[in-house]
Amino acid sequence: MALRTVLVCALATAIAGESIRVEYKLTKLDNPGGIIYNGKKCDMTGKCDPRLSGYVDTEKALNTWPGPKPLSQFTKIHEDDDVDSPSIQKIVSRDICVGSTYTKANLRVDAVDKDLTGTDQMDQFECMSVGSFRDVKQSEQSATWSTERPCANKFQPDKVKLMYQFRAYKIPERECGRPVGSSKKAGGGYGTLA
Ligand SMILES: [Ca+2]
Ligand SMILES: [Ca+2]
Repeated sequence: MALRTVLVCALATAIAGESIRVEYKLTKLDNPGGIIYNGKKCDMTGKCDPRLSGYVDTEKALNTWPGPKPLSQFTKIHEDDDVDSPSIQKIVSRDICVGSTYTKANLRVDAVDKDLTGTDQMDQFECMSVGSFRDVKQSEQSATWSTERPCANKFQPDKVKLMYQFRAYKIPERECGRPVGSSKKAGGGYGTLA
């Protein structure tokens, strides 16, 4: 028991001295029924108009929705018109710089259907980091993506799914500090979408 405690402390210290990047690749929103939070159709005619916004929470990852940021500070991630199940293929990342501690991450995503006449809640997603802080890879080159899996969601977990992959790796300290919530097209250059 004592040895285990010492070991965990040593590992946590090692991680605290590194800069780490966590990345989520959002692959697709799967909503074949074209529904909002209460099971009703997004629209009477046509398909959903999904709008996704969110942020990667590494401070209070296990806290209840929406975590430490209010909804008004969520960053735009994806917008689509007249499509129930859009392909997303975007990476949302966050850097944890030297001095901050990384244990878990939670990409929190708010999804709505947006119309001229108003906005309907679609669902609220929480996408947890995969593996523990011990699984942080040495570099981007050695950081393979996790298998694809669904985020947890509040309203329609059986009918609406947001799919993602995750990875975490060490970065040089000088590269740390990319804006929180910055995202990019998978395979493309970084840029803040908001
Ligand atoms: Ca609607
Ligand atoms: Ca709509």
